[in-house]
Amino acid sequence: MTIPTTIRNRVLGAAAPATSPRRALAALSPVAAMAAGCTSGPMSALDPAGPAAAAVADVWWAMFWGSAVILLAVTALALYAACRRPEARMKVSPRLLVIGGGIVFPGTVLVALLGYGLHAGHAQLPLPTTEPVFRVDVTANRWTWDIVYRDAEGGPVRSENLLYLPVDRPVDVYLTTTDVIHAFWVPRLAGKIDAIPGITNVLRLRASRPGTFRGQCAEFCGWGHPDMVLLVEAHEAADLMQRLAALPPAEVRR
Ligand SMILES: [Cu+2]
Repeated sequence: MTIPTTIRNRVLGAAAPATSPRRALAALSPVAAMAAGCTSGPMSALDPAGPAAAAVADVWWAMFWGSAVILLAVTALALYAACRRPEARMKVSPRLLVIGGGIVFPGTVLVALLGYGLHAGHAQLPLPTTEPVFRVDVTANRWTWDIVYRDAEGGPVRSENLLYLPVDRPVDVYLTTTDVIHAFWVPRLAGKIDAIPGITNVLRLRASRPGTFRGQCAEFCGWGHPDMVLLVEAHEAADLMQRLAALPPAEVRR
């Protein structure tokens, strides 16, 4: 049977013009742009600005490269099985396939991931430390973030939807909510933690350098959820004191 030339060209590319390096690069540019978009930007978890976020990014990259290697290996085995003549294929016992490929291999991968994930989770915990910890009380309510700095010089002060932090110092975020469940998430500084009514959760984060970072409520909480944005500014100590001094006083309720 003769395959029509147009279909043959489309499938096999037999009569396609030779691809120049420039064309190949042009074809790859959307992929490169997508990759660049994922690893930078105000909310990229792959562009960490502190150790807690770096631990999360490490887990992501380990999963990415690990799954890429597994995908390549499985694809190579599938091609081997499809392309070799049946009588020339390597003989593997079904028992070895089930135990090795169905239990030992996925079990090893999952245990390694669990260990790596626990290590990353550990980096977000408010563990005892000899460093002075900066405390902020964050209360989520539809659809704002109410922030109290109880340790500010001259007494507690408050801000709304704007969180000031010191650079290179541990910060404990004491998080709760007055209405429904929300989630506090500043991807470049730490992982995500839920704000639950009646409960105070604590997240440890640290900004390694001055800058402005964007956070977002990450738990659907009603029609105003997409606008429940939080800006985080990390400042050197002297700058931070100036900013806090300009804030209105607050009542400490918890
Ligand atoms: Cu929300």
